[in-house]
Amino acid sequence: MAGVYGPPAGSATNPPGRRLRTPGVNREEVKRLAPAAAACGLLAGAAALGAAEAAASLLRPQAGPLAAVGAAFVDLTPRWLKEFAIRTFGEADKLVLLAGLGAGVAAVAALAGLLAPRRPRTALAVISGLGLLAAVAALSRPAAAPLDALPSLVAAVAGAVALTLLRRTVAGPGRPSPRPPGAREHRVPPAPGPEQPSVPAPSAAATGRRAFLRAGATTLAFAAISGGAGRALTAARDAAASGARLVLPRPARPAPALPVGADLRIPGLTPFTTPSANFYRVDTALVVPRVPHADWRLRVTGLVDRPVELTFQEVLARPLVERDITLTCVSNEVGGPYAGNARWLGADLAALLREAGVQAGADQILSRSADGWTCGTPIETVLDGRDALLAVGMNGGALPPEHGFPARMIVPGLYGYVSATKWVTEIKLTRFADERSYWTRRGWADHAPIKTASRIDVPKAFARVPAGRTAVAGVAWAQRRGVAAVEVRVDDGPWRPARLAPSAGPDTWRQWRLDWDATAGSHRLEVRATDTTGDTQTPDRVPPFPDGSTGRHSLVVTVV
Ligand SMILES: Nc1nc2c(c(=O)[nH]1)N[C@H]1C(S)=C(S)[C@@H](COP(=O)(O)O)O[C@H]1N2
Ligand SMILES: [Mo]
Repeated sequence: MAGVYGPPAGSATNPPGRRLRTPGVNREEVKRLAPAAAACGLLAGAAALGAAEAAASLLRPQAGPLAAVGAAFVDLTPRWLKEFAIRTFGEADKLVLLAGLGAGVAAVAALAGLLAPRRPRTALAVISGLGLLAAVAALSRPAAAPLDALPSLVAAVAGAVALTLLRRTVAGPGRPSPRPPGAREHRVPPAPGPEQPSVPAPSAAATGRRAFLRAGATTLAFAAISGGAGRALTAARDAAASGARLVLPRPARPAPALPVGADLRIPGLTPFTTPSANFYRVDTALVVPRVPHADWRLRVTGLVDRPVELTFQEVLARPLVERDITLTCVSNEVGGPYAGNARWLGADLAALLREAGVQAGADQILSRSADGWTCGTPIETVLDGRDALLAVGMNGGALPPEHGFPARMIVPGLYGYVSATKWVTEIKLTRFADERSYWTRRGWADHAPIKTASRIDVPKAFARVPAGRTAVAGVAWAQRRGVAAVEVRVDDGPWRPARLAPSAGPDTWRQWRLDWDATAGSHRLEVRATDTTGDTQTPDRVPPFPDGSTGRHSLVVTVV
């Protein structure tokens, strides 16, 4: 039978009668068929991913092969590469990783396609091997269930089946028996036999091409429909599981009213309260964990007198506390964007721990998320009277899925990786000496109070500023201690005090402003903050690892 580009022709490299690994396919032909063969591989890969997407949508989206391999990759990534990714791609790092994985799968699938004409078994092993690898990755996730292997196994089978069917339309099912010698030398169809219709038969080349196109289109449609249906189902489930329509109880202890002028409302200046949609997001989750609040449970375990298990309703039934708290990521570079201030609503975490009965010797709260991430928080930071929360609300609504719905921890004064577990499902009292957490296992500090920082938001770096009086403005934070002063200097001149917006408490950032008489030319602006203990930010630049960056933010502008 014919291949996509016509019937195979005999050649000097493959004289009739000489056996190749797969009879009926020779080298030159393999070369000629390469584009079609690679396309078969790509289509088979698409079919595999589509089928897997559908299967994962019925189980858990995190169990999909790309998500599982990506998540395993994130956990295995060495620190330098992770830091490079965050520096280079910022919050797009997850997208970049998924795109890279997709490209990798496409390359391997194309390779399988290319192998298929001559080494069909190897080709099948390659394409289903990808699926098996993903199944292992899915099973190795910290929160894995045995069924999580299923989407990847479905992918392996779908990929193999699709490749087998497609391959036949390219190389022709001329196996297992070789054609009679000479048969493939026919460049024109053989004369119609008695059983052939009397109308002129289409050329074998055209028939083959049509068979290939039909099989290709069918595979593509299968991939698109299964993938699309999977996506749609996942989206529908996500919407149903989100708290978008939840109405939370009013706080028993509302946040104090914001002082008038806490927000200086200068164009370009970060607003005092960061809208949830603009709040920075940092986590290891490639696929946002979706935890329906009706199914959610929080267990308080470990070194406690009375283990506790709470439902979402039981959390809502507790007296809720509302507080404005600025959250900061340890990975934030000097002048960086990973800080945000929100109005959080939640249960008093210290009261919850006291109810469970903290046993002597416990010094760490090891919290765990639905996706198996862990976080170690010093117990004394939660029990010392600060507003540590088991938060269920953010800025007047339920937590957005990206920020930890249905519940997360918020502990003022500590970087997020040691305090702010999203999608939290377990709080275990333990000892730092006995158990480590996700990031401390990777060398980051056990104890990580937030360092004093300040940032210039206005003007932007390299901006062209009109000469004359202009506002220099930004934010500064020193959670727990509070910001006492911010100073700015121009071109290493004298430090000049900025005007601070009124304080909303020690746990929130403060906006500041300085009016500057800008003169033509290039100028460097530099900022430093002093906390209420009298400590001023050091000029010594250190990178985020292992317990947060230091140094002063500065930028250059051109005054025209
Ligand atoms: N489950 C889970 N919670 C997590 C993380 C994570 O990777 N997984 N990252 C932490 C880090 S490093 C920070 S800075 C904060 C960020 O919270 P946000 O994304 O709501 O801003 O979440 C913390 N909570
Ligand atoms: Mo972080």
